[in-house]
Amino acid sequence: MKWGGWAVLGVAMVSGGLWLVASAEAPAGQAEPIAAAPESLMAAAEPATEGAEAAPEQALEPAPPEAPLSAPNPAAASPSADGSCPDEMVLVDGDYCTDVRHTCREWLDDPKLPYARCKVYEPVAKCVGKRVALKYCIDRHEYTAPGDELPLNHQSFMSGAKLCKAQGKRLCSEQEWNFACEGEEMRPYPYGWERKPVCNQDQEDLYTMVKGRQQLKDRRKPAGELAECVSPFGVHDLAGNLDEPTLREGATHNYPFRTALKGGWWMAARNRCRPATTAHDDHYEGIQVGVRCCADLPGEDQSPNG
Ligand SMILES: [Ca+2]
Repeated sequence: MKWGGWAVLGVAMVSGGLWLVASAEAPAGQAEPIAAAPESLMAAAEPATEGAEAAPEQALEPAPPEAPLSAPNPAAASPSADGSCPDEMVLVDGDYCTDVRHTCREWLDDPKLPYARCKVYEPVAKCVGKRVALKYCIDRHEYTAPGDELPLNHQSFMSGAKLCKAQGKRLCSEQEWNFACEGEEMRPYPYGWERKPVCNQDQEDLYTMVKGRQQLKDRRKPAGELAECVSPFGVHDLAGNLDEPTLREGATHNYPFRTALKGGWWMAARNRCRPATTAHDDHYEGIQVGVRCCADLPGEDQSPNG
């Protein structure tokens, strides 16, 4: 079944809600093919949207209650008047490429699968889009509430935006998240060109049975525990650990939803900088969804989300 360039790959039940999993057909020249995946993984995995558009149709889930805020201090978190980022954030400054092509040299999985993992990429990325100057602050780590050991989960685009705003920040745009992950050299993985077990990813013991129903185990790791899971800009855990809601800008095809979940989580998925999950609505929350915020520098207002 197809809508335009879309092929529907499956239907899954997630958190009691029905949603369609769709995947774009790989455009000509795209290095990474996509196809069907086991439904047990598709229920929680990343619908393949790399270099493509969002799901054209999806069923809505009821909006869950938003997570409580944890005594934020906007004055302490906002970028300084002198143009520097707060201590818990890093500065990202450079030229971002809007569209990138990578070539996989060696696959870990059957490359026909939609979430096939590439072991080794050719160490050269091709910018086939435009270069755009970006300068902003981004949280060094996924958000951890004061006093907690593990980063906050069960978040959504809506609750994440509220949490960031209460800190004087905002959700990152998708392109800001991409750039913080890949750097100007456009790495496929934040840590380089070869997939390595340096991030909280590729875990196989995913489920437990609760009252006869299969539920995801909580496999989060504390912020900073995996010191090598770091991007060229010094941002940690962009790949894996928790999926992170961002704003997909200019995406009329995604109307009325704006969310793009980035980086994947502890499950074996692509866990790279460019792929995004766009099949959920803005209220979707899950055990695997966390929050990371961005902030403008004075005079550098680049993102329309608030
Ligand atoms: Ca993450």
